[in-house]
Amino acid sequence: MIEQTKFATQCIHAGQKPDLETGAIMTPVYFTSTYVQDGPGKHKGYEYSRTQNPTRKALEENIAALEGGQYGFCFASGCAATSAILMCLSAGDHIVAVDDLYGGTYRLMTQVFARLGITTTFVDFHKAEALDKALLPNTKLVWIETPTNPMLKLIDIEKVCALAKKRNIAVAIDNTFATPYLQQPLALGADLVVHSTTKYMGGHSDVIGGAVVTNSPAFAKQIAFIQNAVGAVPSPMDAFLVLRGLKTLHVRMQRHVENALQVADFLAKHPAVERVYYPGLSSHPDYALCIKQMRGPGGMISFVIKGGLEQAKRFLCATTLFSCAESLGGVESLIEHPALMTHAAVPPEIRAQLGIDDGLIRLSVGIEDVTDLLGDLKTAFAKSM
Ligand code: P1T
Repeated sequence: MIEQTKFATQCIHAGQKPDLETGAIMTPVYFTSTYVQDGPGKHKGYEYSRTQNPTRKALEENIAALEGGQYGFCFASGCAATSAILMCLSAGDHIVAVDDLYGGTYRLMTQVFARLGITTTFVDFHKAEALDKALLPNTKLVWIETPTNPMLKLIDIEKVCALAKKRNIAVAIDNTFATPYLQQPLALGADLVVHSTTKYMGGHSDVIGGAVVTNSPAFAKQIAFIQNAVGAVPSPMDAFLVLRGLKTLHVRMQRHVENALQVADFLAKHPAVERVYYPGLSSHPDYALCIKQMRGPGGMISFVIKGGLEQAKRFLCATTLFSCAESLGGVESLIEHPALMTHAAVPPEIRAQLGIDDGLIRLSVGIEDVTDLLGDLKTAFAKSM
């Protein structure tokens, strides 16, 4: 884990230098599709903006530094970043993925890459023997989200990486929920880290983006090739917005955690709540792993409200500060219903197996005043019962 002060300094400075010509302290937004060359093939490192762009480069260097990686690549969305990793595979290859993961990632694996001959087995990583059994001779990639979306289970990154390494299988971690402030998978043995920068990295719900970071020169070469060949790159403005968001990542994450701890505690004691899923509660089955692996439990909480679907719907309409919307990780608090919204792409029988039941509600706890957030939830319980 990088020292806290070092991380904070990197958030603000990594990959960014004052503009050579003007001294502008902020990285300019290079709105340009192409770059004038001194003669054919005589360029300054930039030829065409699908391939390289200085604003994107500053962002890529910043995110790589925060993850403790050598190589960073940015994409037009988290799904595009996920796809870039999956495109490193070939027909006949096999993936073992955590069973509880973002619905869009599940959709990519089961409805896009499966069609191209890349199959995925979804496994509960808490069952060691199930994981061992799922690894096949053609398994090329292990895909993990931790904390998982939406059930907030944790997976022991170090343990899984050690197991995969023995069999020469690469491990990719979706670090969107944790961010590098709370967890650094490369240091724990992961080969690839993926982000939806739309979330905590951007932090202000004003941009869609994604990133991949690695220390492997071989993966870096493949991802760079795919980034350029496929072209799912962020615009310079999008790169700038994420870069600006990252300057306060460490401060925002501290407040997200502080607020979420109080909200989780409040929910755990509320009589209208059946169960709370938050790795920062000592009752959470992965609490010890949270202490070992993460600097803090993050800002995401899921809980089951008593009364099923109808009560859940009423509650989602009763909050005012918590806005009913997909996504997460912005400064403002959001509330959503995974079965009807973010995880509608996961078949109902699989949702039932995972515990994504009709009463499950997910909160992205923002950085507003926590007494206002608790007040909003209290009022919503009273109004919706
Ligand atoms: O939306 P996009 O930037 O393409 O990111 C996809 C993605 C990848 N990984 C994780 C863990 C995610 O949560 C997401 C997007 N998730 C939501 C929109 C959501 O509300 O859960």
